[in-house]
Amino acid sequence: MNSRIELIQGDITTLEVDAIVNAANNSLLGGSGVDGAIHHAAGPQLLDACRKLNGCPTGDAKITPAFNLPARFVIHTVGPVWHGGNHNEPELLASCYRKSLSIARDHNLRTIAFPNISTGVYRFPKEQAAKTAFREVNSFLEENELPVKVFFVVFDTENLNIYRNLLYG
Ligand code: AR6
Repeated sequence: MNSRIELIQGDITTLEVDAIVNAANNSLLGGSGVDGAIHHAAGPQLLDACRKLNGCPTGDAKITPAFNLPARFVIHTVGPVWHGGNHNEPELLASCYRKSLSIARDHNLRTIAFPNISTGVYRFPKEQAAKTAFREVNSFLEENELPVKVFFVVFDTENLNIYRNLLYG
């Protein structure tokens, strides 16, 4: 197992890391799930900052300060909605991880925490999403010194078991 990868179960909004990643939508103006939790915990300044970004294409990512969160930054990425798998969903999800990590590196960030992008409201199959996340994070870490540490934050038990198997299984 890569010692720069760690698994955490819980609420991503509580983490004191350099950046947490938000599973947002194209508007970047908030929503339910982890997006709602992040906006709630960060406070209304986050929405003001997001308004200035003019949205975000699927598979891309943008950064803001984290305001009232214990993290320093929020990297907002937009995962694909699952439409059966033949609409470029796997590549778009991979791109979310790569773009988020590139932004973290370019801001000299040492620690970053990812939720399980697209596996909630957007219905991406969890096992496949986890394998994609792993592959992309591993290959990015091989080629880059920053970020030093990547946390996968699982919220539901199904994802916990999937990630446990991939990491330690
Ligand atoms: N901390 C960590 N993970 C969480 C948290 C939390 N506080 N809350 C939920 N999760 P979802 P998506 C997990 O639906 O599928 C929003 O409305 C959750 O268990 O938040 O990418 C956006 O605005 C799941 O594993 O994001 C978009 O419209 C994972 O986060 C849309 O949902 C992602 O679930 C994005 O859908």
